[in-house]
Amino acid sequence: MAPPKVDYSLYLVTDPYLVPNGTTLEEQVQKAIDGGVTLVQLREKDAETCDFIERARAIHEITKKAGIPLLINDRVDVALAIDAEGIHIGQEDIDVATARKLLGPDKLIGMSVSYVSEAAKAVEDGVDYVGIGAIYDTATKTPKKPPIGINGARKVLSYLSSVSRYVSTVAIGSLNLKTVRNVVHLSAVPGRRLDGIAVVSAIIAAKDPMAVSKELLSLVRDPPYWMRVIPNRDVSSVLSEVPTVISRVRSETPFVHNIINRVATIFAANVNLSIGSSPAMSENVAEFDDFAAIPNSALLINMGFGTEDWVEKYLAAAGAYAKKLRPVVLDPVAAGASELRKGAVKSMLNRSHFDIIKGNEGEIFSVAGEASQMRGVDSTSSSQLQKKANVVEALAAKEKTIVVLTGKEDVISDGMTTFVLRNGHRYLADITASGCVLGSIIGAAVAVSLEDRFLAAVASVLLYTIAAERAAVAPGVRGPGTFIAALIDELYMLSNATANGDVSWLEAAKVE
Ligand code: 3NM
Ligand code: MG
Repeated sequence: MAPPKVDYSLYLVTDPYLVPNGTTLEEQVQKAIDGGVTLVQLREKDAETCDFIERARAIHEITKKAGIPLLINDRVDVALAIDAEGIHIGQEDIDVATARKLLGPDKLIGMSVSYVSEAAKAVEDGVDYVGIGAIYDTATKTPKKPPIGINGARKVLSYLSSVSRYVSTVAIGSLNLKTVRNVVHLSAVPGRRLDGIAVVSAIIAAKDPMAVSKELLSLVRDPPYWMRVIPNRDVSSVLSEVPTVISRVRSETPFVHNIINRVATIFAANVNLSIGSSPAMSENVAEFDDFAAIPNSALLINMGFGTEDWVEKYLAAAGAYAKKLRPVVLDPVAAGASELRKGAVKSMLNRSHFDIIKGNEGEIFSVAGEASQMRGVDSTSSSQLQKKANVVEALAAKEKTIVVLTGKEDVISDGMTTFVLRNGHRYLADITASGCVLGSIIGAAVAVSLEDRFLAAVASVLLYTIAAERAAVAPGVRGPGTFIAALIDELYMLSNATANGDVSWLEAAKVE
């Protein structure tokens, strides 16, 4: 069924206490509407009834002139008194049936929900829209329930996509210039996305509500680059583009900011240098913005060390790069190994977007919330490979990312196309940080191939695993130690050969 005509894109909810000094709520609402707000809810938690009605009349004059609906929070009597376009009610307010009886069939009724069970009840009761939240902790309202995160919104949207009546949705709870893009676009499920966002403080407390509203509206409406997935890909056309990516790394010298564990640092920096990229290792929040502003920058977050402040630090770094629309690679090292790590990864995915997520089977399965059968099961069996491909593809689609699962076979997916790559050498399993440094290569590749992140991942894995095959049989290589040096040499030579037009090494690629 087609969505109803109300435009929920940018839903302003008022709060009289957040209006800056020197202005009025009415003025703020007017400026917000001038900036593109599509719907207003008057929310007065402490006003006397006569003051509430008076204010509602004043605000209604403004919204009527703009041709947008005004909803009243909680109070059916106030809504009736001024003939507002509808009401918004919480879980503990008047029941929907009574409200509907009082308001009649044409008024809008919206309800706050946090879970699928509450959404199901609201749908059954006949609401027009649900406000899904709180997505994040907010200072504007004392929360009665823990924040539900992007994943919480996704669960409600999945449920609603299965319901025959179209019930509109907005998300609420700390939606602002920093959070809106991820909440709106990451929460989308097949066939269903948020119709809009509901905002209190980001607009009502703003010095320039018009500018903020304008920007919020474009964040809601314009999908970021990472929402685009290239359809109908085949192995040979992707392979034919691999040399371009590798050459561009050499010619454009992308800046790769590695936040990486101490075991991997020197190896990662050398690997970045060997393929022509420029590594930096920094964990100082004070320089994240400067680094993110470097053209051709990329960030690798390798969660190797579970220090106390890690998640906040990683999110600050990811936020700095996202603001500049620069790519972020996540390596969820040992993601399932402890409760600390499981919680950290969950929290990262609920609050940020990652362009590529790379890990081994245990790590990727843990990120995807799947039980891994890594131990005791032949991971090369075809059913196991199919299972891996399914998990990788579903995770990529859900998180709007490229997933790289490394192992004897590497599995790469953008959520639509999935490749299995079979190059590599067992020495990679005999040295430390071999997985970590692949993250650094992926960072360099995606920095020059933002428009095709799947290709960047395929190029990185092929370069690395074919270099490993060659290094293992290079003159003088007697075991893992000499292999490390030879691997850096081979990366250097293959990268240079590619830049000089010699791509014969790619004939060794085993991709399907
Ligand atoms: N309702 P801000 S959260 C009014 O979870 C309201 O139902 C919520 O304010 C809910 O945009 C909230 O300033 C306050 O974070 C949102
Ligand atoms: Mg209420």
